[in-house]
Amino acid sequence: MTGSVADRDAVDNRVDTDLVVVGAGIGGIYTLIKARELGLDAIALERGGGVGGTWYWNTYPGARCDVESFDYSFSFDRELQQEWTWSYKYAFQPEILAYIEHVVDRYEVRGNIRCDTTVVAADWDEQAGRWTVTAADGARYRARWLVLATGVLSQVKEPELEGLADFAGTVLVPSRWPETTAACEGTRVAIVGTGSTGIQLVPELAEGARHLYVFQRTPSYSLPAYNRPLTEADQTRVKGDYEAFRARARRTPLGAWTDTEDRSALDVLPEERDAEYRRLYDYGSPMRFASAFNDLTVDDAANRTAREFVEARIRERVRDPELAERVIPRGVPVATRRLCIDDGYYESFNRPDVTLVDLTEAPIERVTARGIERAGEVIEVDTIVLATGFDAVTGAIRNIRITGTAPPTLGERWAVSPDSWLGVMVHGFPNLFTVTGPGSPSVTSNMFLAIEQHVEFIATLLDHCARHGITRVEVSAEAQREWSAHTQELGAATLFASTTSWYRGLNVAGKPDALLMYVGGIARYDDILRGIEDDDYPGLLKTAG
Ligand code: NA7
Repeated sequence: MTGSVADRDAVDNRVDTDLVVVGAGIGGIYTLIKARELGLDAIALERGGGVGGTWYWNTYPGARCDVESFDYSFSFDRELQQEWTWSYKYAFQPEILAYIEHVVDRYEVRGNIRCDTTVVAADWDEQAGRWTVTAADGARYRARWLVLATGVLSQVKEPELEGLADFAGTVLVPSRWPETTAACEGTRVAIVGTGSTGIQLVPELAEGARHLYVFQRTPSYSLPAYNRPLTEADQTRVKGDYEAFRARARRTPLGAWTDTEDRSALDVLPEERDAEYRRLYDYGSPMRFASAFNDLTVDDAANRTAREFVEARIRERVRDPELAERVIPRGVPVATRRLCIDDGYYESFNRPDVTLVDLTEAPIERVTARGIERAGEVIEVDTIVLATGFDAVTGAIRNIRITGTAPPTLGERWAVSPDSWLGVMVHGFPNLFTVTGPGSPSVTSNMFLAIEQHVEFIATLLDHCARHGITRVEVSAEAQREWSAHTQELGAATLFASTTSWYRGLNVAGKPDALLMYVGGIARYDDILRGIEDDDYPGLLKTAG
């Protein structure tokens, strides 16, 4: 890559380049690194004031990853993984952001990133065979290839709380957290939402708040993280043969290192099964626990054995038996919604200054100037924290007006059905790639590896195009139809399909009910990608220029 974005901008308000990538999170940064390897000139456009994506935005107290650090990191460079030292089993947000900054500097891609740039539109010009990408400031970027690395949990969901604008206190959103948390110290705080974010925040808020009210609509299952500093012995164990560690992770369904056997929960004696659950629970890892047996997300009877184990642990952690029953999910298989990990979440309810507000008894009616009203009564608070989630997977892309070979826009199509080929390409949108789009493993796996898989697949395809003089690639309608049908059929045979969750788009009003992930697992998905590459991309319509 030559010249910085600023150099090229000096000419006029239009930049011509080979590849534009939207987003400078993990996917955008890796795309820039791969583009350089391919000799492509590339620019990343980033809405945030800095790089890092999720880890730039989510600075709320206690924000950390629920995939272990040794897994949640780049695997493409042996030297990088040897030279970086993770300090915690589950890294906190500042350390992950520092790692991403390190990668940006190490591979010298900072000059190719334009921050504070919100992409609002992308239009395909069939004659020129190029995309025109328009930013909110009016700047335009023309490129043959367009990669959308916009993140799967980057579009904050509308909280859908009537009267929020009337609230006289402070409203905080975890992914837009202010630099200081002083706003919560010594005040009465309400947190709405008990997903992964709420579960991380509750113990942190409970420490500082005068009183904390936890508004729970749907409880989540959570395991203790047993987060701890990594020791010299941990470093040696993994780094001693990091390649084998990574290779093993790639052959698992979740894309993270596990040491479980490929067997059914129903094929072992109850004592043996419980001993296995105990071993994995005591280790502290949702991925390892969910991998205890191979049928936990496909067979309800198998799943019941796991959830009964977790429920017994929750009852041990919450002192008040009646309260314990309220924070235990009802009729929901474990691990088909996000299986969370926590650092003292359930124990927070043992504190006199923490109150659970069970919304299944009476929902929130409205927010008033003084607090939150439900059951005809206002719970007065000074701060409301909205841990109410995201418009996942398709939300950030639907926010950009993307026009391909013909209307409708990509957003309009996905408003009906989030169809895609492999989660990487969409029919009618030539030369456009999505990183961890709908129909790929994404959040049902180690996101870091899922991103690497996609960027590497896209880079290999771009290399194939360069070697064969191909200037235009588009997935056929048939290949896309087959993949979407396969993804939904696979999902329908699992417990994901019968669980109400954002995995199915059900947390956002009007979003179609469709499983947004390929749940066949990372290893199987990897085999599919390799097969497609080896067969020279059947399903793709290629045009030489
Ligand atoms: P989640 O997992 O979508 O959790 C959002 C929570 O907010 C969930 O408990 C929702 O209950 C609740 N919610 C949403 N809207 C409302 C309203 N209007 N009233 C009451 N409660 C509401 O988002 P997170 O940010 O916690 O986690 C997202 C992912 O980030 C996580 O899985 C990790 O991968 C990282 P509901 O379930 O809709 O009844």
